[in-house]
Amino acid sequence: MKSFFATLLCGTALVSCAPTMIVPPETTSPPMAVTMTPVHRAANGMIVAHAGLMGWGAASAALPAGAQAIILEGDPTKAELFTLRLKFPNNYVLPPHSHSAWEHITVISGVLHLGMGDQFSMANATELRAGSFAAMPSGMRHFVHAAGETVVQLHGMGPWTVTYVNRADDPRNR
Ligand SMILES: [Cu+2]
Repeated sequence: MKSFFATLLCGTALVSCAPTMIVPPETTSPPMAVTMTPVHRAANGMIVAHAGLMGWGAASAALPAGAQAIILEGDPTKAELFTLRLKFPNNYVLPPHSHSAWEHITVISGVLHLGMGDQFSMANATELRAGSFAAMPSGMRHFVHAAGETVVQLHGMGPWTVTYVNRADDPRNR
């Protein structure tokens, strides 16, 4: 006769319950396919993007030349949630600017210097290493500098625009 405790523990890793164990039938279905596309969007809306397989493209014309981008989710120009990544080359500078909506920035790799205000100044910038995060309200003026190739992830609610403090800094005006 089973003891009270053996009955309680039956089915846990602590007690073997061989007579009642359910052995799953051998599966004949193939293993789950690995998605090899850069960003896979399923019909039900699910998105899967594998690190190392994302295809980089040219960043928005609103950013100084040299940045690359990939949009993971949504459309930043529309009123919807978006997630994108930007890759900056070493010493890339994004002059003082602000956005039309909150900016949420996560550093994926590299080092990003982020400063607040109308004037670019490394002395007034904080160093954000991989894994760091910052968020800034719409209209807040800020600037960034990349030390080494740096990848950041931005997410937020669109429509999302960039407005430079100095018009001359806007590559769209050139
Ligand atoms: Cu910004």
